[in-house]
Amino acid sequence: MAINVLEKRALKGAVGFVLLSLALVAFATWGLGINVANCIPLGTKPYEEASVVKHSGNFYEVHYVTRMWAFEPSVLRVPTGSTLDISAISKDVQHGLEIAGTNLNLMVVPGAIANGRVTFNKPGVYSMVCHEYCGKGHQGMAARIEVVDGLADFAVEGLPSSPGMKLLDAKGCLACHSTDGTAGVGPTFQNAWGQPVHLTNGTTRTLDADFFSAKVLHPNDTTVDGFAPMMPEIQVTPAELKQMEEYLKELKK
Ligand code: HEC
Ligand SMILES: [Cu+2]
Repeated sequence: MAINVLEKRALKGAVGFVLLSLALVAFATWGLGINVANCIPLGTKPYEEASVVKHSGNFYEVHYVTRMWAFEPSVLRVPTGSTLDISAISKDVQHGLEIAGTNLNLMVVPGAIANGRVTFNKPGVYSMVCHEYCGKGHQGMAARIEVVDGLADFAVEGLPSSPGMKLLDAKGCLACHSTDGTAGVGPTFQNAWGQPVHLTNGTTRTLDADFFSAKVLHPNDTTVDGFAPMMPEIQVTPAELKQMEEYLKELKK
């Protein structure tokens, strides 16, 4: 029995439609480069701090922390061809994490880990922006990923600070002492370690472990020339002093 011309047409149309749908799915999967990272097993403890871990080849695991109004890390530099498995958590409210020029667009909800994967095949500067209104500093909430040809190793800026820096912050030292060279109530800590310190009594000391602990434990015994004697006595343990020292040494450039 011959198939009616109209039936033939309908069949062709149906088959064509199915093929078109399959092609679209294939295009969405490979063509657009949408790549869904693996799920995080239930019970995984969310991380507390941002970090970047390099796995084999050009594969990186990047843990972003979002908070009002910053991304940590703020700058990540990787070689061209790198694949980044990106996770993000929020320390406060809901944020967004979008990397311009890629398909990565995450909603970062407090208490959960958002995930995505991107491969950067073209060198350039990719800006990361928050696309969820998150308060008055929202406009300025941005970071970037720099993809560079022939880069030997990755580099990162704006990661959470060392234990020493946290201590200086927690003890209030950074209210009077800067770490970037800017003038404050007290001398800056940048490039200070190992340098001579001129005192008002006419003597000169070197900022070493001895003078550091003496100054912190008995701030009023000596006064740095050119500054007001207004450093308060702050309780710190010998172990804490040691951690602070380690950090001050890092600030030497
Ligand atoms: C209220 C402000 C204030 C705070 C808080 C403060 N300092 Fe100071 N600090 C000063 C001032 C002012 C001087 C310089 C005058 C002097 O010697 O007293 C100074 C001097 C110093 C020096 C002398 C050497 C130098 O050139 O850097 C050290 C070391 C120091 N502070 C470490 C600390 C540490 C560590 C803390 C936290 C535990 C701290 N300060 C907290 C104000 C402060
Ligand atoms: Cu935000």
